[in-house]
Amino acid sequence: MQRFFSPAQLIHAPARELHNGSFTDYAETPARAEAILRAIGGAAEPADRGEGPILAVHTPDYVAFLKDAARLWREAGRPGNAIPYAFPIVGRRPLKLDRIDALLGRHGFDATTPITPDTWAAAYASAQTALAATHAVLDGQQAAFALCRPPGHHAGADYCGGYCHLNVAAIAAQAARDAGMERVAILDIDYHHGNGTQDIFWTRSDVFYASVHADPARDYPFYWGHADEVGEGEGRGATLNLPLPHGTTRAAFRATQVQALDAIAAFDPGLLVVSFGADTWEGDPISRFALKTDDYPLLAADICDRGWPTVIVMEGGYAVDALGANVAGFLSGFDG
Ligand code: Q9C
Ligand code: ZN
Repeated sequence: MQRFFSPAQLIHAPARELHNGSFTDYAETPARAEAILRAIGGAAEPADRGEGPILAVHTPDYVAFLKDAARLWREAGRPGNAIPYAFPIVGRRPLKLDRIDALLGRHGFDATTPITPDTWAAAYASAQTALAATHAVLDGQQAAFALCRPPGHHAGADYCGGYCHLNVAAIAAQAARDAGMERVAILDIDYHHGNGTQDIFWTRSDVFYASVHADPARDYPFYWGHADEVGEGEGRGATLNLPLPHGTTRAAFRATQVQALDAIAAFDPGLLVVSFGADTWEGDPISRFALKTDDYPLLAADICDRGWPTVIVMEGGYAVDALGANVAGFLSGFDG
């Protein structure tokens, strides 16, 4: 399987994140990508397809914010990485404010996603990696892997959060649509619900979004991913949320993924994007499922067996020492 990664993705390295009331080391480290890269034996550099495919998903205001935030933070005399602390709660007016703290709250939904002077360049490279894998599949490969990092599925059209800045799965799906693919499905099997991806395609019937994730009544991102969220308008029925309890092991996860795959089969996509997170692993430091390393090839084979041309984009997974084996194992399920 072709694999893509750009070294520029490594330069985003925030120092600390606000986690359960304390500042802790940032979990979404460059070492994650390095561990995966070692385990899969390297990857090809993506071509540069420019900002067009990013702006097909994200708003110009938001892209400008990602480029400017670290500079504005520094100009305001602030130490460290840019982090929001005040948010325009639902119902507040859409004011055009330019103070950095107002911008951070406007374009971010949590305080766990710091922006550094290198964030834009790394996120841009991560998006190019997703696009390279997408075009490999559009050009005839049965499957391709984008070693994306920073990840993407918590980022919406105009907001960041959950370590995500550009929604790489959405950018991949939209690029496939724009290349003429009529129906594209996204299967999200990261531990966390992909709220950004859901929001981006919420009212659309051409991109089906199915997610298997920790019940948001108990886990981040809390406000999205409940089973009664099914999309709206033309998108009604094109969103499927399958929350699972803490402690979930292979049998329940696999059966739930089959439910998602059956729904995707009814939608009959020409291309599948898999948002793959290895934070479903039993030893993940911030998650509470209990999948084993041996489970990943099996879960991947269930996806592979459906026969859809498939773009796999990397999302979460924070147990760095196990990450390489878990990701390589997942990819091996497509080789069977
Ligand atoms: N106290 C991804 O896996 N932090 N993002 C939760 C819980 C945010 C995870 C803090 C977790 C985001 C791509
Ligand atoms: Zn996750």
